[in-house]
This record gives sequence, structure tokens and C-alpha cells, in this order.
Amino acid sequence: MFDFLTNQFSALLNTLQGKKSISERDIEATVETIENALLQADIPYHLVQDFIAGIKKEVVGSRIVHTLKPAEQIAKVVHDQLMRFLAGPDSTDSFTFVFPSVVMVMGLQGSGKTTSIAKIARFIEKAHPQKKPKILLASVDFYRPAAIDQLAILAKQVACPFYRATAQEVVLAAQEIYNYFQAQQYDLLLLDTAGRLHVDNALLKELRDIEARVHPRYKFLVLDAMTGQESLTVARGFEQAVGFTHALMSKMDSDTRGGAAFSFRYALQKPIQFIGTGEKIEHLEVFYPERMVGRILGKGDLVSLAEKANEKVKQSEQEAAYQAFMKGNFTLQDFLKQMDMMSRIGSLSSILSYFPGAQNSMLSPEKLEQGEREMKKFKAIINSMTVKERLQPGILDNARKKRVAAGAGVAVSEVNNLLQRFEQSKQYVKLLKKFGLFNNVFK
Ligand SMILES: Nc1nc2c(ncn2[C@@H]2O[C@H](COP(=O)(O)OP(=O)(O)OP(=O)(O)O)[C@@H](O)[C@H]2O)c(=O)[nH]1
Ligand SMILES: [Mg+2]
Repeated sequence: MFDFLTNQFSALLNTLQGKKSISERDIEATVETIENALLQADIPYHLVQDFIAGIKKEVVGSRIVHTLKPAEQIAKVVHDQLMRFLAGPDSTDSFTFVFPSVVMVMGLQGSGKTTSIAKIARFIEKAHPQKKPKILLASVDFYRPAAIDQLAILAKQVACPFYRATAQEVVLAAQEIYNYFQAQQYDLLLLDTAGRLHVDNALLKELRDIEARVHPRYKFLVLDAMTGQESLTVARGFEQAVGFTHALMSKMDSDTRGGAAFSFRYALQKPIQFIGTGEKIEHLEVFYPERMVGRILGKGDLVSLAEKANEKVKQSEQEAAYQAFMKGNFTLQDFLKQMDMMSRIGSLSSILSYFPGAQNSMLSPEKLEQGEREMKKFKAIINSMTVKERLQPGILDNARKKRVAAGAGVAVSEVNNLLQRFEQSKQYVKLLKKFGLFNNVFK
């Protein structure tokens, strides 16, 4: 997500920071590089010009080159400009759904509406672990034969009630669903609507009619990030004819260069609330502009990583791992647990993408895959050791190594490799401790 921009921006700032002094020529080259990066990311030309004008106003011809730390000053200007684009003045980090409310979900065919409804339901439940809100799922998509069944199946998956209207006509069904929602006193109605291939008048009229029946507090527009700049045109069409309050940018996991998502806030003057990052129900994230800007500038996003870790790994487990590190008696048993926790949080590459400067690191996708395979092997090896061997790897003589290797289905050299890596990782842990990374991520 935004990997392309992250690569370009963080490399640029790194180069600047590495220079002893910065000339006017360096600044011009910087502005040019930014301009090219934005254009290559599929950001509309006039928006790129706006962005660049903002940067130029602050840096070109200013006295930045004579200041104490010109590279930092330029980084700050770029940061502020990115924030102006991605966050806007009214950006807030604390979005919660007000109850009771109706959420009407709209968008073109295949944009991800139905999937996103299940994702939002799961998201809200997770946000209220104490008292689960009463969420109702329903659909007025009568165009595709299996559309309503699709939502019914997803509702089962997220364990949410689903209401199937008896009326077969869109507006009547909308009214019926709304009546049911009110009568049963649900907290939230997530209402799925039909998509079309294009923004056409019939679709927009239908949405207005539905709106008049269900009185939505939230109108979510689902936009497919893969459609690039076209999604901005779609959003304008919806805005003019029906209006919407929030956007959900789906398929951000696809290898788009992110131009549409990047431009959206500035072009439409509305927030992107959520982003879809995969096909599964868990693949929904709140869009935090500030964190995204940090990532684009190569500063990583340890806050999000910590949240992910907290979600997937129990606090007590984290605490135990942390204590083992701190005490210095880190054993193979801890090593195994740590690898388990890591795989629960995500793949190596996804975890690394949250770290500062990760995009410029020397780790190629092949290297990461190799690491992933190695981790699986390590787990198998440790699993075929006795507890004593895990706590005191020193006792592993050749006979024991042979037994362990046979048990894990690997060669003895692989067992040696693990022991070597284990020693290295102890060194690595010391390094992380020194930089206080554990305090940010695992504490
Ligand atoms: N990779 C990825 N796929 C997604 C995401 N969101 C939805 N999809 C996929 O996109 C396809 C269409 O999703 P739906 O939820 O059926 O889209 P829809 O807008 O309801 O489609 P219609 O009802 O036909 O208009 C499905 O295969 C989803 O799995 C996402 O964030 N990432
Ligand atoms: Mg659908």
C-alpha cells in the first residue's frame, strides 16, 4: 500500500540527509523528483501541480539552504504538504459509529460493498469487546440473483443477524427492512445496495429513493483502488447525485500505485475512513493519514504494528516474551514462542513494512520468502527437541542433533544452522533493546 511512493520519498529524503550541504540546485532536483514520483503514482496532473506549488512556496528561493538543518526542514515541508493532502483540516483519529444508526453502503459493481459490510460488522464488534452492539445486516440488491444470499452467508460468518425482506421491490424492501430495524431496536443497520457498471441515472435515483426510506446517518461509498483515477470520477458522480459521508477504499492490497487513494481526500474534500486490504473479513483497517504519511516518508508505523500485535497476541504472552528478553535468559523455547507470535501477527514482509526505512532495506522478496521457509523449519526442529534441550541447547551433541534432525525431517546441518541463528538473534535482541524498540512494539 503506497509502497511506490514510500520507496520514492524515503529514498529521496535519505539522499538529502546524507549530504553535507544542500544547494538551491539540490532543492530544485528534489521538487522535480517529487513531481515525477507523484505523476508515476497515477495522481492527476492538476493535483500534482497543486502539491508541488505548495512545496515550492515553502522551499524554493527561501532561506532553507542557509538554515542549520536544511534536510530536516525540507522533510518537514514535505510532511506538512502530505498531511494537507491526506488528512485535511477536519481530520480526526477517533471515529466511532453513533448508535442507533443506519449505514447505507453504495458503490459500483464489484467494488467490494457486500464484503466490506461483513468487514465493518466485524470491526465494530471488535471495537466493543465488553458489550457487543446489536448489528443487523440486510440487502436491497435485487439485480444479481445470488447477491442477497452472499450477504446472508457473510452474516453467518460474522455471527450477525440478517433480515431478508419479503418485498421484492427495492423501495418497498428498504422500508420493510427499516421498519424491522426500528421495531427490533437494533443499534446499527448495515444496508447493502446494488451496484452498476457505471454511475447511471437509474442507479442514482434508486439510491435516493432508498435513502428517503431508511434515513442513513452514514452513507459509505466503496471505491475500488484498482480502478485508479476513474474512482475519483465515480466519487464525484455519487457526490453530486446522492452525496456520501465517508469513503471506503477497497483492494488497497492490489499492486496499484495508490494514486487514487492519495488524491481522494484532496480532490473530494472527504475522508477515507477505512481501507480494505484483502479478501478476508479481518482485512479492514482504519485509515490514519498521519501514520500513512509517516510510512510514506520512511519512518515506519510502529503504532499500527503494536496495535496488530495487541490484537493477535495476548498481553500476558507479550509480557512473558519481554521478560525473557530483559532477563537475558532467552531460550530456544522462547525462540519458538516468539516465532509463533510473529506468524500470528503477519508474514515477515508485512511485519517489516511497519519498520522505519524498511522499504530501503536490502531484503528482497526472495530473501523474505527464504526467511519464512527457514522459520517453518526452525519451528519443526525445536518441536522435535526435548524440553531440556530447548532450555540448554549446549547439551546438543552429535547424537542428539541426529535424533532431532531425523524427527524434524531435516539434515543435521539445518540443526546447526538453527543454533547459529539462535545465537545471532540473541545479539539482535540486545540491539533492539538498545534502541528501545521493544518498548514501542511489544510493551
Ligand atoms: N483483494 C481484495 N479483494 C477484495 C477486497 N474487497 C473486496 N474484494 C473482492 O472483490 C470482489 C467483489 O466483492 P463484493 O463484495 O462482492 O463486491 P460488491 O460491490 O458487493 O459487488 P456487486 O454486489 O456485484 O456490485 C470479491 O471477490 C471480493 O472478495 C479487498 O479489500 N481486497
Ligand atoms: Mg454485492
